[in-house]
Amino acid sequence: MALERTFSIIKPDATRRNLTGKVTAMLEDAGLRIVASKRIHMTKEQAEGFYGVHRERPFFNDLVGFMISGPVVVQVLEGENAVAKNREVMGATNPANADEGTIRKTLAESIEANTVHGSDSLENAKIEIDYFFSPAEIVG
Ligand code: RTP
Ligand code: MG
Repeated sequence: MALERTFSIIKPDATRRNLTGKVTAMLEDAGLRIVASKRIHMTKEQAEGFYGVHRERPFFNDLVGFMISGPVVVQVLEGENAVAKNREVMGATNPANADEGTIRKTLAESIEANTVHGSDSLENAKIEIDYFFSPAEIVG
Protein backbone atom coordinates (compact mmCIF):
# COMPACT_ATOMS: atom_id res chain seq x y z
CA MET A 1 0.00 0.00 0.00
CA ALA A 2 1.30 3.44 -0.89
CA LEU A 3 0.68 6.76 0.83
CA GLU A 4 -0.71 8.98 -1.92
CA ARG A 5 -2.11 12.46 -2.37
CA THR A 6 -5.10 13.25 -4.53
CA PHE A 7 -7.01 16.40 -5.43
CA SER A 8 -10.66 17.05 -4.58
CA ILE A 9 -13.16 19.82 -5.31
CA ILE A 10 -16.36 20.36 -3.34
CA LYS A 11 -18.46 21.74 -6.20
CA PRO A 12 -20.84 24.77 -6.23
CA ASP A 13 -23.99 22.65 -5.75
CA ALA A 14 -22.55 21.51 -2.41
CA THR A 15 -21.30 24.89 -1.15
CA ARG A 16 -24.70 26.39 -2.10
CA ARG A 17 -26.46 23.79 0.08
CA ASN A 18 -23.96 24.29 2.95
CA LEU A 19 -22.62 20.72 2.62
CA THR A 20 -18.88 21.47 2.90
CA GLY A 21 -18.66 19.89 6.35
CA LYS A 22 -20.78 16.86 5.43
CA VAL A 23 -18.69 16.10 2.32
CA THR A 24 -15.45 16.60 4.26
CA ALA A 25 -16.67 14.23 6.99
CA MET A 26 -17.48 11.55 4.38
CA LEU A 27 -13.95 11.89 2.96
CA GLU A 28 -12.44 11.65 6.46
CA ASP A 29 -14.65 8.68 7.35
CA ALA A 30 -13.25 6.92 4.26
CA GLY A 31 -9.76 7.23 5.75
CA LEU A 32 -8.59 10.31 3.86
CA ARG A 33 -6.83 13.21 5.61
CA ILE A 34 -7.38 16.83 4.47
CA VAL A 35 -3.81 18.18 4.21
CA ALA A 36 -4.78 21.38 2.35
CA SER A 37 -8.09 23.20 1.90
CA LYS A 38 -9.28 26.55 0.63
CA ARG A 39 -12.54 28.10 -0.52
CA ILE A 40 -12.25 29.94 -3.83
CA HIS A 41 -14.48 31.28 -6.61
CA MET A 42 -12.87 30.12 -9.85
CA THR A 43 -12.54 32.47 -12.81
CA LYS A 44 -13.75 31.29 -16.23
CA GLU A 45 -10.12 31.04 -17.38
CA GLN A 46 -9.17 28.95 -14.33
CA ALA A 47 -12.09 26.53 -14.86
CA GLU A 48 -11.42 26.23 -18.63
CA GLY A 49 -7.77 25.47 -17.90
CA PHE A 50 -8.60 22.93 -15.25
CA TYR A 51 -11.06 21.07 -17.50
CA GLY A 52 -8.90 21.47 -20.64
CA VAL A 53 -9.04 17.70 -21.35
CA HIS A 54 -12.84 18.00 -21.75
CA ARG A 55 -12.68 20.99 -24.16
CA GLU A 56 -14.11 19.01 -27.09
CA ARG A 57 -16.86 17.30 -25.06
CA PRO A 58 -20.46 18.51 -25.63
CA PHE A 59 -20.89 19.31 -21.93
CA PHE A 60 -17.74 21.50 -21.67
CA ASN A 61 -19.41 24.95 -21.74
CA ASP A 62 -22.15 23.91 -19.31
CA LEU A 63 -19.56 22.35 -17.00
CA VAL A 64 -17.42 25.50 -16.92
CA GLY A 65 -20.53 27.63 -16.33
CA PHE A 66 -21.56 25.40 -13.46
CA MET A 67 -18.10 25.37 -11.86
CA ILE A 68 -17.99 29.20 -11.79
CA SER A 69 -21.62 29.55 -10.61
CA GLY A 70 -20.53 29.74 -6.97
CA PRO A 71 -17.65 29.09 -4.60
CA VAL A 72 -15.88 25.74 -4.44
CA VAL A 73 -13.58 24.19 -1.86
CA VAL A 74 -10.36 22.77 -3.30
CA GLN A 75 -8.60 20.19 -1.16
CA VAL A 76 -5.59 17.88 -1.10
CA LEU A 77 -6.39 14.48 0.40
CA GLU A 78 -3.73 12.13 1.74
CA GLY A 79 -4.00 8.44 2.57
CA GLU A 80 -3.22 4.87 1.56
CA ASN A 81 -4.25 4.50 -2.09
CA ALA A 82 -5.85 7.95 -1.85
CA VAL A 83 -6.65 8.26 -5.58
CA ALA A 84 -8.68 5.03 -5.78
CA LYS A 85 -10.14 5.41 -2.29
CA ASN A 86 -11.45 8.90 -3.13
CA ARG A 87 -12.99 7.71 -6.42
CA GLU A 88 -14.68 4.90 -4.48
CA VAL A 89 -16.23 7.18 -1.84
CA MET A 90 -17.29 9.69 -4.55
CA GLY A 91 -19.27 7.12 -6.55
CA ALA A 92 -20.14 7.13 -10.26
CA THR A 93 -20.28 10.42 -12.22
CA ASN A 94 -24.05 10.08 -12.65
CA PRO A 95 -25.58 9.82 -9.14
CA ALA A 96 -28.30 7.56 -10.56
CA ASN A 97 -25.58 4.96 -11.19
CA ALA A 98 -23.63 5.53 -7.95
CA ASP A 99 -23.45 2.90 -5.21
CA GLU A 100 -25.36 3.34 -1.94
CA GLY A 101 -23.41 5.24 0.69
CA THR A 102 -21.24 7.15 -1.78
CA ILE A 103 -21.08 10.96 -1.72
CA ARG A 104 -22.76 11.31 -5.10
CA LYS A 105 -25.53 8.80 -4.35
CA THR A 106 -26.20 10.51 -1.01
CA LEU A 107 -25.83 14.18 -1.96
CA ALA A 108 -25.54 14.86 -5.73
CA GLU A 109 -28.29 16.66 -7.65
CA SER A 110 -27.50 15.54 -11.23
CA ILE A 111 -24.77 14.21 -13.55
CA GLU A 112 -23.39 17.77 -13.75
CA ALA A 113 -24.13 19.07 -10.24
CA ASN A 114 -22.52 15.99 -8.74
CA THR A 115 -21.05 17.52 -5.56
CA VAL A 116 -17.40 16.47 -5.88
CA HIS A 117 -14.47 16.20 -8.24
CA GLY A 118 -11.64 13.74 -7.66
CA SER A 119 -8.45 13.10 -9.65
CA ASP A 120 -8.69 9.98 -11.81
CA SER A 121 -4.98 8.98 -11.64
CA LEU A 122 -1.89 9.66 -9.55
CA GLU A 123 -0.36 11.51 -12.50
CA ASN A 124 -3.38 13.82 -12.86
CA ALA A 125 -3.53 14.27 -9.08
CA LYS A 126 -0.08 15.83 -9.12
CA ILE A 127 -0.97 18.12 -12.03
CA GLU A 128 -4.27 19.18 -10.40
CA ILE A 129 -2.69 19.78 -6.95
CA ASP A 130 -0.02 21.98 -8.57
CA TYR A 131 -2.72 23.89 -10.47
CA PHE A 132 -4.30 25.19 -7.23
CA PHE A 133 -1.73 24.84 -4.42
CA SER A 134 1.81 25.93 -3.69
CA PRO A 135 3.92 23.43 -1.68
CA ALA A 136 3.80 25.66 1.42
CA GLU A 137 -0.01 25.42 1.51
CA ILE A 138 0.08 21.62 1.93
CA VAL A 139 0.77 20.39 5.46
CA GLY A 140 0.93 16.62 5.80
P1 RTP B 1 -14.79 14.60 -11.96
O1 RTP B 1 -13.78 14.78 -13.08
O2 RTP B 1 -15.59 15.85 -11.66
O3 RTP B 1 -14.21 13.98 -10.74
O4 RTP B 1 -15.90 13.57 -12.45
P2 RTP B 1 -15.75 12.27 -13.29
O5 RTP B 1 -14.30 11.92 -13.52
O6 RTP B 1 -16.62 11.26 -12.64
O7 RTP B 1 -16.41 12.70 -14.66
P3 RTP B 1 -15.77 13.27 -16.02
O8 RTP B 1 -16.15 12.35 -17.13
O9 RTP B 1 -14.32 13.59 -15.80
O10 RTP B 1 -16.59 14.62 -16.21
C1 RTP B 1 -16.24 15.77 -15.50
C2 RTP B 1 -17.49 16.43 -14.98
O11 RTP B 1 -18.27 16.92 -16.06
C3 RTP B 1 -19.64 16.88 -15.70
N1 RTP B 1 -20.34 16.06 -16.67
N2 RTP B 1 -21.46 16.42 -17.22
N3 RTP B 1 -23.81 16.53 -18.79
C4 RTP B 1 -23.02 15.45 -18.87
O12 RTP B 1 -23.26 14.50 -19.57
C5 RTP B 1 -21.81 15.43 -18.05
N4 RTP B 1 -20.92 14.46 -18.02
C6 RTP B 1 -19.98 14.86 -17.15
C7 RTP B 1 -19.74 16.29 -14.30
O13 RTP B 1 -19.76 17.38 -13.36
C8 RTP B 1 -18.45 15.52 -14.21
O14 RTP B 1 -18.09 15.32 -12.86
MG1 MG C 1 -12.86 13.34 -14.30
